[in-house]
Amino acid sequence: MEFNVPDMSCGHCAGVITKAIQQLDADAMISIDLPAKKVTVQTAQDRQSVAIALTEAGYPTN
Ligand SMILES: [Cu+2]
Repeated sequence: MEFNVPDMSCGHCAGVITKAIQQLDADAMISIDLPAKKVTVQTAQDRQSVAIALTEAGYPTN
C-alpha cells in the first residue's frame, strides 16, 4: 500500500515514520521516497491502521 505524506521532509521524518510503522508491524517492509513524499508499506495490517499510526506520529496522510 502507498501513502502520500506531505509533511515528511527529511531523514528525521522518515525515521519517525519507519518507527511508527514498525511498532504496528515489526515485519513490515517500508520504503520511503523522500522527494516524492511517498511511503510504500508491505504489511499484513490494514490500510486504516497504518494511516492512523502515521497520523498519531505527527504525519497525516492524504
Ligand atoms: Cu523531517
